[in-house]
Amino acid sequence: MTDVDAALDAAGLTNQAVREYVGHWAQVLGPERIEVVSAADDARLIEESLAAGEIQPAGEGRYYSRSYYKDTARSEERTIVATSNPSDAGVYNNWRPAEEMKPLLVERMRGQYAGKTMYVIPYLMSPPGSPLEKYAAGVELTDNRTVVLHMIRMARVGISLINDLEDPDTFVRAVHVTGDLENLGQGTPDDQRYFVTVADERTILHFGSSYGGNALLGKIAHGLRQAAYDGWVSREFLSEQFMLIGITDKQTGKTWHICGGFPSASGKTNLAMMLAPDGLGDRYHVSFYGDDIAWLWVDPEDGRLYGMNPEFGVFGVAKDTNETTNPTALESVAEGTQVLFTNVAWNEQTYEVWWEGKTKNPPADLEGWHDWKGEKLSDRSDRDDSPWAHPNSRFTTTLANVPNVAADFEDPAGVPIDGIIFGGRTSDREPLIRAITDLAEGVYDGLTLGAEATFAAEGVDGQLRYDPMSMRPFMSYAEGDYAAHWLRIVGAAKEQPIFAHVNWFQKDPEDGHFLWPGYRDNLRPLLWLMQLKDGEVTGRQTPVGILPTEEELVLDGCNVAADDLATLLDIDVPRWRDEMGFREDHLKQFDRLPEAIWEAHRRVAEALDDLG
Ligand code: GTP
Ligand code: SPV
Ligand code: MN
Repeated sequence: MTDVDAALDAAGLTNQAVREYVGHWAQVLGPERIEVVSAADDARLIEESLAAGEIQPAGEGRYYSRSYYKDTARSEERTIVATSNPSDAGVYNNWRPAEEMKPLLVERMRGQYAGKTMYVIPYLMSPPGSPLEKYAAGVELTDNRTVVLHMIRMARVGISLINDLEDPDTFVRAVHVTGDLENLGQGTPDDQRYFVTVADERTILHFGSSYGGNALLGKIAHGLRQAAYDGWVSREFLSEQFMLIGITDKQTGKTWHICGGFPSASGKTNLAMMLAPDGLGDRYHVSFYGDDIAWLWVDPEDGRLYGMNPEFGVFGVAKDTNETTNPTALESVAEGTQVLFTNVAWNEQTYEVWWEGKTKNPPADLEGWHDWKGEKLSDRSDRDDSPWAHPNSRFTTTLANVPNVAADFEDPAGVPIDGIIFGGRTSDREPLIRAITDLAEGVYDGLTLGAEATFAAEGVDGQLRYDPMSMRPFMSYAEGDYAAHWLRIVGAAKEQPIFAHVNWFQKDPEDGHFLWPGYRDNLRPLLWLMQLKDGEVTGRQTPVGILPTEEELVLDGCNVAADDLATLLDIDVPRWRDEMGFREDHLKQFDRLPEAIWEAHRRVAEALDDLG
């Protein structure tokens, strides 16, 4: 066992509460060494990881890693929220009593750092100086150097952030243990993994993975689950799986800010990095604030709703990222960006990377290429047409590398919110956009978001399910209370944001093509939404919201067939009537659902019935 005090003294870590926490867990985990890291250590850690073969070079200032082949996505089944209060149990948060889970995790973790380094990562999930800074500090302990490299990109990491806390004891205790990945029974009845947030103790205990949200604890576990719980208990803020963008009209100088949630791997990063489509680029500019998490609160001074991205980087889906769909993403992972790729295909001779959809066809010359499992492509049998890159393969790069990042992206004041959108992968029923001006109807719409699940979680790809506000896997307290908290926070804003439901994924039932071109063209319905909010267009009222007319939608240079457009801008009333019954069953599951949400449901249902 190492001398904890000596290691912390040498690093200059003076926060006494943090020292006690590290000391306590050093006893449990039994590391051989302790190293406290800051972002300034990145270059050295990269060199060490390269030397150890944990990462590989992928061109100048670019790196590549592979995770264990059974450890490539979040596990929803093994993710648990534990507290001491049974009424925190919701339908989706896999609630368990804290007194049951904590000892279980401690036993599982005991001695697991033997022979290893314990990395101590002090981090902040907000720009310094944010009004929510007291909810943002954390210290992750990990035995995995690649996790450290990811955390340095995804969060602000440094010893001074934790030494200088206003309240030295207010930080999230986040313990990560990789575990013996080859013997954890992933996905079997004997699964050993546990990803637990003890929300009322602000403690995160994750055992059995080195991938993404399972292991980078600042991001999903703290930034979403813990923060959502903190925001509710304090009555101060919301934390949502939301992207956050600015749209500037260069002619008038006006900027709108829109945030919104789509389930995992359903287009948040792509929307946030969007360039205006060719026909509109002279007039409009989209700026990037965040692509995965937003914290929302009302400023007591001006009474407006504000939004802020607590993260420092992007953990983006690689699949289908190319010059047409997302040139901005490619620029953000260019040479010199210090990007880390995970589970894409990699060439050991040229150091190139490739994923499905990067180019139309994979590289023709197989020389040097390995798939995401590390197998040589030249050794593959002709019958094997499995993807070269894992569908949930990702790139990790800092916000500052994103070419359209907003000039004020680090402003701790956040930005005022004009619109809140919900969406997801829905092959039918959901039109391109429907705007909602009433708060309760907007919250109701979020709660009834139905979409196809994606490969970002193990074993649920393609399953149609309700995903309230796209928070289903990240929900930390009961859904009825969550709805009430939404009504409370947004309801307190003097100027109400406009809500909308969007869908870029409607398909032709015959040949399966996407009716809407998507990507850059998604700016068009959002512009319409802002014009609607400003009273410049009126749209067409339907029972499920206001839809744009064809004339109102700016479509110059947009490649969409006339009959597809007609489908995109209409609602299928019988389908919607069926949907209302499913929604009723869905909402009935939630205890303490506010009456305002039921009223909104009944209003929509009656309006559909009234159509005759
Ligand atoms: P998480 O990081 O998992 O939360 O995902 P995300 O919501 O940020 O999703 P992302 O933007 O990375 O997109 C996921 C996948 O959807 C990628 O393969 C994209 O290419 C694809 N996609 C994104 N936007 C569109 C769109 O407008 N149309 C179509 N057809 N596909 C899209
Ligand atoms: C998601 O799955 O929604 C992500 C990636 O953003 S992860 O960090 O793995 O949760
Ligand atoms: Mn996400």
